[in-house]
Amino acid sequence: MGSKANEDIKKALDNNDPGLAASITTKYLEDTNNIQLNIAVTGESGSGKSTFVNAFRGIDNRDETAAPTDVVETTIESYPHPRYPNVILWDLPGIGTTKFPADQYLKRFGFEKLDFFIIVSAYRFRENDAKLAQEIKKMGKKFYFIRSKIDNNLRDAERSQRKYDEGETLQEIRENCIQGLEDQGVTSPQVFLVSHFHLHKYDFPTLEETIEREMPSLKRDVLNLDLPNVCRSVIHKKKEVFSSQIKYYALLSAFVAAVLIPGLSIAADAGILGWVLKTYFNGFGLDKKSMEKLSRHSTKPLGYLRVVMKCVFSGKNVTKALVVLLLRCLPLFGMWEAAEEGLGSIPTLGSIIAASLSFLTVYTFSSSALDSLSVDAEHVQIQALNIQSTR
Ligand SMILES: Nc1nc2c(ncn2[C@@H]2O[C@H](COP(=O)(O)OP(=O)(O)OP(=O)(O)O)[C@@H](O)[C@H]2O)c(=O)[nH]1
Ligand SMILES: [Mg+2]
Repeated sequence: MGSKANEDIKKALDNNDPGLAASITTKYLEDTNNIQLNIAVTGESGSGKSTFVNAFRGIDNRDETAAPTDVVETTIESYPHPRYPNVILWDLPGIGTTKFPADQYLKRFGFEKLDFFIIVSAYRFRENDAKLAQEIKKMGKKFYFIRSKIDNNLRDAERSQRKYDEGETLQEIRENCIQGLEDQGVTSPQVFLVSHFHLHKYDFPTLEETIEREMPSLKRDVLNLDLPNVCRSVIHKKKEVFSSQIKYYALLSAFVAAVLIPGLSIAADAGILGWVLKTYFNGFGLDKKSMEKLSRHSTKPLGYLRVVMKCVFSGKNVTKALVVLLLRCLPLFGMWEAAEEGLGSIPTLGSIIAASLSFLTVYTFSSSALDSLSVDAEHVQIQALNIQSTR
């Protein structure tokens, strides 16, 4: 499904139609309500996985539809979320109860169909927790880390510490888990301290809120829309084609400079460059019409899309006068003007120098405009499709 979405969007961008790409993306994302999200609950045996599944579904361990607790489960069972029927919780057997090491353990349960993970750990951060985190990270998937049985930890601390402080004890447990996960290369791990017997306390309410808040983005991950890369690769391909044409524009301007009377080649080059710029604008969908269409389809105001455009030409009407103005900023311009004025009286040498300078000017100007417009195009598309750039 993900690759079909990526393909459709790529085709629209290839056809110079970022507006269509935006409406396809919106449609796919609207359909996320129908996407099934498979959440795997994993961790060591006895850590409280089945109890968590029950708590998350809002039922007691004693309920007859509850996931069985206090039994060593060796099979994987699934339970639909009562409010979100497309969210399925998979209660995995404890990692310690199977003969499989962590890497084979997840493969064994068909991790490809599992979209998101919840690691449940009790008492303290253990080696198996680290291995699970590592394996999930390797698959490119995300997880929350639940440190269960917090009530037991607090009770033990209260009994053994002379200056017991609940807040401090919770902070120490949290830091220990975060450190353990960061040591595995997990950046900004999401850790929740939970007691399944005091659900209103500690982090259980935050955990519920977080899952609800992040559900759309989790579903988006299931869609596997790789939009930043799709945009980047289409723009890169176009840029390569434009780049290969620059030398011809530069040669054209050199010929014009060689045969024209001095003073006229600046105007001729401005004409060539104006035309080059329009080609880039249209090619990258940065012209007025394309931008308006993109804004309509992505429901993002035009100003919101323009704000990421940094190229000096972006959002401007490209006229000859504007190009001449910008040509004047090029370091080559002074030389060029001097050559046009001073060498007009030495016909052959004058022509050669004027031609070389014209070639260089058009080449430099086109290359730098192509660089900055391709970056703008990427930013605008990413902004319109409302996607996170990984760059
Ligand atoms: N005190 C306390 N006990 C808990 C908590 N969560 C689970 N338990 C208890 O821990 C025991 C094991 O819980 P389960 O939910 O069966 O653990 P599990 O991870 O599913 O175990 P396996 O399926 O065998 O791997 C049960 O007696 C639960 O009542 C908690 O937050 N606090
Ligand atoms: Mg269980």
